[in-house]
Amino acid sequence: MADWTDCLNFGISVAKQANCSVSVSAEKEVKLKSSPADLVTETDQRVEKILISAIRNKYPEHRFIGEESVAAGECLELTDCPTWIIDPIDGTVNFVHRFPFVAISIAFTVNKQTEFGIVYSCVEDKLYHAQRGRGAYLNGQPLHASGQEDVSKCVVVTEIGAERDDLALSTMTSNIFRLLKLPVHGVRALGTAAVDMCQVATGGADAYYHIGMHCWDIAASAIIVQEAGGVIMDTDGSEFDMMSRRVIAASSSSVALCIAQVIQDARADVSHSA
Ligand code: LIP
Repeated sequence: MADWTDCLNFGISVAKQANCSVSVSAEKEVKLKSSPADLVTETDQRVEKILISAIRNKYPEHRFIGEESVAAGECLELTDCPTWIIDPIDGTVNFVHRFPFVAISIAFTVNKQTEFGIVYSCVEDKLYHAQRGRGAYLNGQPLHASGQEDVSKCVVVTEIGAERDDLALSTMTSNIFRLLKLPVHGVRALGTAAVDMCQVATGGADAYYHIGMHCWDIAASAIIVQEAGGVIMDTDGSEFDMMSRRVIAASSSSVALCIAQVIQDARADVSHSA
């Protein structure tokens, strides 16, 4: 079995170097992407270029999926080749507003399987990482999900998302409504999928779900949750597919399945009935 530890260590070093370019307090020029709440700054684009050029220099045969490269027109395709999946700033709205949760997220896949994930929560200076079969760590200390099996005792993290059309908003709010009615202990949103999911890996939250994010938001944190003993699945209860734009991360299968039963993906309902 190939050992990708050298790539992991290189990924950690470039994430730390790129972190120096993420100045939350600096003035930013903000542009809109797919919606009035889907933002990009010059820093997102610059950090992605720094990361990709450093990694490509060392591993010229590897492929890349980067949020800003895809936004600029590159193909979004996960192949069997060694591939780095990069979100240069997860939590761009937070970054723009100086809300202190922004992360560099880097995952590495081979044969479409994630070998490692790195999430650097820049303002908090917290570096999460996990390698397949070798555990999950926060600043070098092992991470363990809570193991909670009773959904009514859970803190659940989710996101509002960037979509603002009526169907997306009513689906998102009714999913939160149904969860609160279960009841759960609380629902939280930090504004970055990567850091949200890492809370499940730390045991600080018991579950996370989201519909509509992309592979670069969650690929790294998904393996961090799994290696911390948590569970990852699709929001319909099926096997997780990082390209499906749906995810549940949870402390246990029972909590994940319970959330899968409660939440709805109205877009899937529309497309199934069409
Ligand atoms: C954002 C996420 C956020 C999610 C948005 C978006 P970006 O990523 O992490 O939590 O709700 O849909 O994907 O655009 O800041 O990298």
